[in-house]
Amino acid sequence: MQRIEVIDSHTGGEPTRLVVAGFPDLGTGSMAQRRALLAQQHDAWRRATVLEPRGSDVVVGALLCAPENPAHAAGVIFFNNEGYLGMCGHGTMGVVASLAYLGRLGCGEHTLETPVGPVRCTLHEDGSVSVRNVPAYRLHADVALRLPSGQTVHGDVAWGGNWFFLCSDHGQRVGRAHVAELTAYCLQLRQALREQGVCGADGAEIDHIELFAPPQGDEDQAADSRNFVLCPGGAYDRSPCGTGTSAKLACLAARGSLAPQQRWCQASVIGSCFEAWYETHEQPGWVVPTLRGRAHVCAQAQLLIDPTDRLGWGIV
Ligand code: PYC
Repeated sequence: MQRIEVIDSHTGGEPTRLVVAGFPDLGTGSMAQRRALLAQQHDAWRRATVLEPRGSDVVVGALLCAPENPAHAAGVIFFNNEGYLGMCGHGTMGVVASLAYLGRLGCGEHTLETPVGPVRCTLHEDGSVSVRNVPAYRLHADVALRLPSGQTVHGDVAWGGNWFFLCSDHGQRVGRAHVAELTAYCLQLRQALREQGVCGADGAEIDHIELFAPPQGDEDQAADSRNFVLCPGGAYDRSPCGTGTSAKLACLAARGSLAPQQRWCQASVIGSCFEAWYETHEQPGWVVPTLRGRAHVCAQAQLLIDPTDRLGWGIV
């Protein structure tokens, strides 16, 4: 029997499964090098952890690693049903809440190493976590995209730790009763980006789609906006998406619509919220976003992989 020790949490409804033991040793390189090694040589461990029958399309995995720099709290590699993520905002909040639950860190500031760079996190007295993300920027503004229906929509392409297409003139109803239609619509948008050659920097695929709508009544409380985010593996983000909210801040800053340190409250399609703001960055047009939200630990478990189980390494 193979055993994997995990702590499950959710951040505004979006799950994170932190792997604390049981994965193969990935050595002492950077998180980007260790992620490459995991993907190339040990991908079965990702599949066993997040795919059915133990996981589901919505679960984001986070492998806890010893940091390269001993002054940092930990290293982390994020993955999902499709593959590997650069950074994950809700996941970082989940990792901090899980490490606090294990007694491995306390209130105050901590640095986590990720494949796209170090992120500074603060665990606050009220249990919320703020994450000072990697720098974000808008690459293209108002890109026109034709859909098979004949509709033309416009959106910005921005980096927030992952690549996003951010669109507001979609005409969709952004509510939890419409997640099936929203998912189908975003899949069409993503396909149109591919077919029309719209990419991130260096030809990177834009694998996250973000639709925006005005906040909705009582449910969104003090929010400035509501979003729907399609993740690479086809699941939607139950949280407002930390990297997506970072990309949004970069676009707002580029338009002159949000000043440094000004608060932006982003609600998700299910009404959970992140508070966000940014600082300027030495690179003109780039911003350093911070996101604040709350994660709750909801399970501590040992995953078992029975060698006689035909589906033990995940349903692919
Ligand atoms: O919070 O950055 C995020 C995220 C990425 C994918 C799912 N959540």
